[in-house]
Amino acid sequence: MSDGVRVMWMRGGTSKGGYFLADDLPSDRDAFLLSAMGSPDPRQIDGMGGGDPLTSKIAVIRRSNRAGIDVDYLFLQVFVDQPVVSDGQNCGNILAGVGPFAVERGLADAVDGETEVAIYMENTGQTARATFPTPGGRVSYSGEARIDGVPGTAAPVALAFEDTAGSTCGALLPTGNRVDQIEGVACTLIDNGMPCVVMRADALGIKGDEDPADLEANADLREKLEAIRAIAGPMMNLGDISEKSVPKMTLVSPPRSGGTLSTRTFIPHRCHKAIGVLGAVSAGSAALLSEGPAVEVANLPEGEEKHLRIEHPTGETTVVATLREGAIVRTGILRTARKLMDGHIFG
Ligand code: NQM
Repeated sequence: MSDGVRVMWMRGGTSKGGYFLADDLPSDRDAFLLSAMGSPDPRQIDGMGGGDPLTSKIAVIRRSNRAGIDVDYLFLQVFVDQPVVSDGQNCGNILAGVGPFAVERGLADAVDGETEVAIYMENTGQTARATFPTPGGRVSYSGEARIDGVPGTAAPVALAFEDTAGSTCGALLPTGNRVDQIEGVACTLIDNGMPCVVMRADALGIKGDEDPADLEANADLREKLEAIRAIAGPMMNLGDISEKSVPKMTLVSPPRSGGTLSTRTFIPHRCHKAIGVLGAVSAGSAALLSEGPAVEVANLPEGEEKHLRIEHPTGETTVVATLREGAIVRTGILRTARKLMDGHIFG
């Protein structure tokens, strides 16, 4: 691999990682990615990863053969401290960079003004549409959109999802229940794009607005969450989850800043500094059920198009959920992305 492999490094939403064309990756893909990212090592000092699951991410993109779809996107989580590369979850933050990358690499045509790229998400077999500014037919990364968890402003990338229910678990509520009791804690086991176990923060003995570092330092909490996760995984049709990054563990509490509800999410062992895109969609969806831990703490807006303001450690993420006869038919979220470097990486 002395010549290196072509890659673009991008920030997608509140995550960061390497974006590859599928055909550029070597046949020993996982060994190459572990080496390139510097895993396993808590600091990933010998690679490009940033010592955090949110900066140890990979997008693999190819031109799509599917009708009406521009590109296929496979997300890979390179574990920081285990020799594991997993396709067992999707990532809606890294997704924000996929449309711009597709245009930059000539996989999708840009028009003057704004371009929509249809993206098939291979991890979950579902489609997202990304719309972003392309003045003069070129991607523009600068603009006035602001997302919490990222300093400054950038060009908006609007993401729309229509079929995310049951993405990995087969059904929005894989157990058929709105509430399941696990280890004495009332849980909503839900998957609207990301498998999540939603619990009241106070049921786990915390307030729900603590700093992520303090929550990560709480060994009793982490132990209890992992015990619940081990039981929830098979109930959610995920099998043995000991080497999986799903389900995510979402602790909800009443909003503190005028939003819909407040969250702290373990993904699943580190506490997210913000919240995942599809994690936010799933947490918001739990609040739209007729009962459950999220419903109990949420302050829901009126109307069929609901702006669900999901508070998290560094601000809030707004999920726009469109309902028809009580069911969610569409969700949308605003992200930004930035091209950081384009070059070759050595595994
Ligand atoms: O939920 C973190 C992130 C994610 C995933 C995680 C994501 C999503 O913030 O769609 O974006 O939960 O592992 O990038």
